[in-house]
Amino acid sequence: MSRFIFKSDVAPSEITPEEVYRQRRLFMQAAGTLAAASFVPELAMAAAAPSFAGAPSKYSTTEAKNTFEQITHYNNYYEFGTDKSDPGENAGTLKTRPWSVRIEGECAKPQTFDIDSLLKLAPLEERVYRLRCVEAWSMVMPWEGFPLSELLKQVQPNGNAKYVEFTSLADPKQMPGVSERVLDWPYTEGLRMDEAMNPLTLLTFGLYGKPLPNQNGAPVRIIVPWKYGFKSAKSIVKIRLVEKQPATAWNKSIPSEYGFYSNVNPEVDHPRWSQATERRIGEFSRRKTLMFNGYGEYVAAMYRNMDLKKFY
Ligand SMILES: Nc1nc2c(c(=O)[nH]1)N[C@H]1C(S)=C(S)[C@@H](COP(=O)(O)O)O[C@H]1N2
Ligand SMILES: [Mo]
Repeated sequence: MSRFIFKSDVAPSEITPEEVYRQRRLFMQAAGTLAAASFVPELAMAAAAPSFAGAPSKYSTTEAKNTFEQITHYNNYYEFGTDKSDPGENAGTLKTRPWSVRIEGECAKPQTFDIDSLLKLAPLEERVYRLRCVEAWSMVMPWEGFPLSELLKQVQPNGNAKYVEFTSLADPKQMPGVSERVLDWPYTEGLRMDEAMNPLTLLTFGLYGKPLPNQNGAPVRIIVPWKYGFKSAKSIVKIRLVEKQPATAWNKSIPSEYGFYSNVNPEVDHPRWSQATERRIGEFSRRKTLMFNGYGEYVAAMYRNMDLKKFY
């Protein structure tokens, strides 16, 4: 069964990037008649952006989603610049094919996956997740992916595999920000093995039923929805199973502010600001931040005996 089904239950105004809109308008002008205008845009859209939509998942929130426009124009992706608008403007230079992901380290079957075969490893699900940035804003986004555990099982982790390290692409030719010393490139992140195997941890290929936009981490990223956004590394090229807790880009850069765990926690303030509340992008008043970003029922047990003030 093909996973590349066409999806029509999302309003085109929500999912259609500007470029496709422009094409549609040109088509309609060219077609000229009212009758043509009513069906040609669908064809134009289908050709430009085949759908990727996965089956809805029980882990999805029913909260209102942020728009495609918001999700693709307010980003953190320092490889393309540090302003929120930079990735949307600069990430067009990222080449996402060919692309491969190397999985190695403490496992029986290290492998290199071509992105298109990786995508077919397990059925895609749609996960509408809250993402809470450490900068105290949040969004609700509909991702397409499958649990990272599906991939890790393939390589057969051995008894020494205690942590997982993720490495993002760092190519100065494609990524203008990598020439700036804002972080120690490449961007790396990490999870404890049980966190990586948690069903919420999503290996993510799509957004709003289409391939990930470059600025959101194309062609593959992780999403870890109970942790601050920086744990969700973009444009991954390597995954390593390791015995020791791996160094991570933000922890190396400012260890007193960014810990390894970085679970969303309204009771542990960032040294420079409170984490008790957040602003949902598109809203004016602030809302209370939830422990584990509201995912406690799935993740709290992993931290039962840990002091989360110490292991921030
Ligand atoms: N490689 C890489 N991954 C990254 C970042 C980055 O700068 N580089 N920023 C992180 C931060 S701070 C956040 S909040 C999320 C933002 O994801 P989004 O732009 O898709 O909302 O990506 C995370 N992943
Ligand atoms: Mo973030």
